Amino acid sequence: MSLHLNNDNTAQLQELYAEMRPHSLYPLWEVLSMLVTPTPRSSAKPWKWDYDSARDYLLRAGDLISAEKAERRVLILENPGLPGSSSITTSLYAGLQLILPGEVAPCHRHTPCALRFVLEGEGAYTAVDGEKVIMRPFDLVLTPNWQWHDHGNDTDAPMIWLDGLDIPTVLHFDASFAERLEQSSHPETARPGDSLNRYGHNMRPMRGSSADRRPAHQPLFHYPYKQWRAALRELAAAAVPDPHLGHALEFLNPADGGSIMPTVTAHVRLLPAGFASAPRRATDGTVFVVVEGRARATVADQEFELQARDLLVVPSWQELRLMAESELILFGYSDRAAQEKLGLFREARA
Ligand code: 1HN
Repeated sequence: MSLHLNNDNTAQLQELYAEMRPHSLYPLWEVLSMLVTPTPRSSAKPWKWDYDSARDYLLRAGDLISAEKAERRVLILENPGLPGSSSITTSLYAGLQLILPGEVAPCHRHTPCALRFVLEGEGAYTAVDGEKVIMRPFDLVLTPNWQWHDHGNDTDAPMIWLDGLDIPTVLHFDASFAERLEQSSHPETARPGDSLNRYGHNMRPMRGSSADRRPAHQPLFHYPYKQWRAALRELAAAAVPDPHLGHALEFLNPADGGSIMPTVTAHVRLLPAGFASAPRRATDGTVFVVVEGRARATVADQEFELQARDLLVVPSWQELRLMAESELILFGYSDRAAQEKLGLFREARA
């Protein structure tokens, strides 16, 4: 056998592959360098969605299909490098959801977890396990894994928000379950704002009292703009910005001090006017929303002009530089929480 090793046996190898194929056997040596790359090589591309044009398409969809009929009236932000995947990064989903005055998006639950980041409108609600959150621009609202949720708009203006879910991750593990509640709205289980009162002020119900929300490991699901914006403002007034991130604060789960949900990390940052961030790359492909300000983002060798409500995706290991033309406020979410649990997260700061 070894006699043949150094000969040109390409034809014999091809014959071997052809014979093995029906038995579902393949040679590793033909694919090894693609399987185990020295650094991440995402198929995802950096991309920007201009809010105003996405909004126009979403409103046109609003004329043609109801939230009830669609179940969720959402335009998927699909990464152009991942066609047909309904994914914005290899592990995350993003979409823009519209709910018109008087509409209800019916109650359901599923194993993918979701965040909402409000972009437009004020006063519509998401109910999580029957507790309503009244949503305002740039509020962060969570619907953790397997919690019932429905949305409704009792105001007289359209509401639009960004949905961020870990759907590709859940599909990767073949662990997707979902069900509909018979009623379109969950019966009310608590007064609006109840969980925020109990868990959203660096406090919690006294142990052993009857006031704990269930599930205990995921008690808070509303992070109001008013709170996080004030925190960033105070921080920026007093501290020196991190050269790579600017002033950056991560949202926490008060139950354990960890990420907001098991797979997803979310943060906000403030870059002072004129601030240029030093180049940084990280393994967590990240979805950004511009909350305020104007900036130029350079992702690897591509440049993007950003203004309020625009959305930008930065894939894994692509270098990001931000140049704030005016004071810039960003929201971002990624799969960093999942990667840290798996021992995979890395970053490189130039
Ligand atoms: C979902 O449940 C919502 O509850 C939005 O608003 C988008 C995309 C895929 C699967 C479930 C929602 C979704 C979703």
